[in-house]
Amino acid sequence: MLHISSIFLLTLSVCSIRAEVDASESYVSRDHTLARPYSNIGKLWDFLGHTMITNNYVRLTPDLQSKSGAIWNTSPVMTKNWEVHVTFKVHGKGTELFGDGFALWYAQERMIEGPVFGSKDYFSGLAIILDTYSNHNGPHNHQHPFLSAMVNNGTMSYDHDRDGTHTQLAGCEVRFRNVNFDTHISIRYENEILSVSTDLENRNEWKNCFVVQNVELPTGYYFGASATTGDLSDNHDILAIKFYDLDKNISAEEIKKRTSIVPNAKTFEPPREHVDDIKPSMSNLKIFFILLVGTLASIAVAIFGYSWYKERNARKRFY
Ligand SMILES: [Ca+2]
Repeated sequence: MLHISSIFLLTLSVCSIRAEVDASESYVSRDHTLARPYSNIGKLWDFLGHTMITNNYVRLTPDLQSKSGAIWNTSPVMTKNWEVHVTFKVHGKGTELFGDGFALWYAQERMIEGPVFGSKDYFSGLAIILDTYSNHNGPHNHQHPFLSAMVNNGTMSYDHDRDGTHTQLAGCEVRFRNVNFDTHISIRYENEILSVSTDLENRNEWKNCFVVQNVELPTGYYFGASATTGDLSDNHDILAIKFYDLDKNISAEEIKKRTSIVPNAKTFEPPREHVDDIKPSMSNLKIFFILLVGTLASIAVAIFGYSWYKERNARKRFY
């Protein structure tokens, strides 16, 4: 009996985890929040590309080839410490092949289309990437979909061919496609610690994906979300974005001073060696012809040798 009650207590305490910040609604900042029926789109949020807005979801891309879309907050984040919860849904007809995924942004520049999941490459800021398609041909360290973080000062390119593994801070495997409940991600940035958690199993509790220390992000950047499809596709839907202001006793002066920080992270994941995919040096057809020529040459040498030997022996008999 004691055992059951302790399990119950444990379950209660675990279940309360995801609601922890939600309980303190006073910390929610309306300026950076997106909620049904999305009446603040056009005021606090802009959209571009193929983004479609309904009363129930913001669809960044439909489940069709070669689409991309984005939404961007119009209000810069003047908060040092924050937590943002994004409710999303990725779904489509594909069972084996689907893509490409979506990205959540805290970036200096907004509303610029580009190759990184529908947004600008060489960005300045933070990208949280939910990559559903494995572009990498060789062996990966992980399965897809994969969630990763990249901090950029505007000088680095996101390498799609390697699924960004050379520039990622950290990452974890995730499964969120084609489920019949809402899926959530939490990005917490507090005291220069970046923590990302997910709730992808309808359990109302956060599961840690990674925690990275010594991440410097400025104030004054913008939140956004973007997605893209190529040969493969999916519906990439954003259902809600909720922003929590975690600042305590931080002066307006400090908030202003932090606008000049250049985004940086002290520790990156040790990059895998950047080698090109190994191309087969010889095609099978080539190998076949070489073997064929070799065999024919050997047969010819054998026939020639045999007839020479026969001829010499024949001559011997005459003399
Ligand atoms: Ca990819």
